[in-house]
Amino acid sequence: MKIDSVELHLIELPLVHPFRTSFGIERERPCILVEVHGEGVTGWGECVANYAPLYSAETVETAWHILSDFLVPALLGQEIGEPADIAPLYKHVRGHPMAKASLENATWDLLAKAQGVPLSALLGGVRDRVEVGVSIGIQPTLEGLLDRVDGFVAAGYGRIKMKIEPGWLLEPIGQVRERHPHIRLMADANSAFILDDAPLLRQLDPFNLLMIEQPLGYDDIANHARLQAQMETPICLDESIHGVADAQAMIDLQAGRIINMKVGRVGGFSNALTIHDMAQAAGIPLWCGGMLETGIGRAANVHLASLPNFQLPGDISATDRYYHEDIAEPPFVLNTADSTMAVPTGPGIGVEVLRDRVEKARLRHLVLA
Ligand code: NPG
Repeated sequence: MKIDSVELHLIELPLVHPFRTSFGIERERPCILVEVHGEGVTGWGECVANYAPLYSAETVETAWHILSDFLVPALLGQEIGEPADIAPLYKHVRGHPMAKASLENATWDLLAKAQGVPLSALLGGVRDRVEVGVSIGIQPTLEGLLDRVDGFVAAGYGRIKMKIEPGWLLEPIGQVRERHPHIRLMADANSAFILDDAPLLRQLDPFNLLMIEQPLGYDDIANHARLQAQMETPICLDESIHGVADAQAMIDLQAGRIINMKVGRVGGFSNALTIHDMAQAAGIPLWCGGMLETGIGRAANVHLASLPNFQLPGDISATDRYYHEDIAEPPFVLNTADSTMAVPTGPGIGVEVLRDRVEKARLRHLVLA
C-alpha cells in the first residue's frame, strides 16, 4: 500500500456536559483528525492532545507541528506492507506519542480497509462486545454528584468512575458507595496527591473500589510503588505510562496492579499491543481509557478493547454522553442489559466519517502530498 497523501483537520466540538478533573475543566473538545490516503482507500485517526499541556505535555499545536513537519513527511510516498512497517519510519522522532498514535492508527485503519477486515481482526481482538463504564467529573455539589451517578446507573452503566482531588475524596466516595453498595466503583485522581497523603488514601480501602487511578505524579512511577505497598486498593497507572519502557518499569517496580491503556498516550497500536502482551504475561489486567474522543477515536478504542487482556470495563461511553452532533456514524450505544458496547463489524474502524460535520466543526485544514 503506497501512501499518497495525508490531510490534517483541526476540529472543535462542544461537549454535552462540562467535564471537570483535578487538572481543569473542559467545555469543548479540540482534536486533530488525521486522514491518510493510499491507492484509493482512506484511513482515519484521531489525535487526543488538548489545547493546554495539563493532562500531558502534548498540545494541539505541538501535535500539529510534529505531524506536519516530521511524521507525515516520513510516511508520505512509502510502501506499507503491514502495520509493523509504520512506527519504524519515524522512530528517530523522540516523544510526542499522541501525534504518533494519530498517524499510525489512521494507517492501521487504511490497511484494515484495504484488506476488507475490521480493525479488531488486525489487532487480534477476541470479543464482539466490550464491557464499558462511565467517568463522572468533579461536581459542584454532593447532591449533584449523587444525581449524576443515579442517572448513569439507571441508564445501564455497570461501572462508575469518579474523579477525585484533595477535598473531594472520602465524603463523595462514601456517599456514592452507601447509595450503591454493589456497583463497580473506582476513583481517578489524575495525579492530584503526593506520597505524604498515603494515610488519607489508605482510608479508601474499606470502600471496596476496583482501583484508584493515578493518585501521584504523572512522571512518578517509583512513588506509586511505595504507595501501593501501603494500601490494599489496587493502583492503576494512566498518566505515568507513556510507552513500553514505562510499562516495564511499573511491572518491575510493582508500582500498581492495573494499567489504563490509552493508545494515544502510549504512541499508537504497535506499542499498545506490546504493552498488552507484556502486561498479560505479568498478570496485570488492562482496561481501555477514554479522552472524550469523537466517533473516530471511540471506534479505535472499542476495537482495541476487544483484545484478551482487557479484563475490566473501559471509559467508553455512549456517543450521546459526549456530543450532540458527532462527526461519525452510527453512534455508539450502550447495551443496557450488560453494560457492553458492540465492536463494529465493517472494514477498518467500521464507522463512516460525516464530511459535512467535519467541515462545519473545522478550524484548520492542511493537505500534505
Ligand atoms: O469517557 O472519554 C471519557 C472520559 C474518561 O475520565 C476520562 N478521561 O483522566 O482519564 C482521564 C480523563 C481525561 C479526559 C483525560 C480528557 C484527558 C482528557
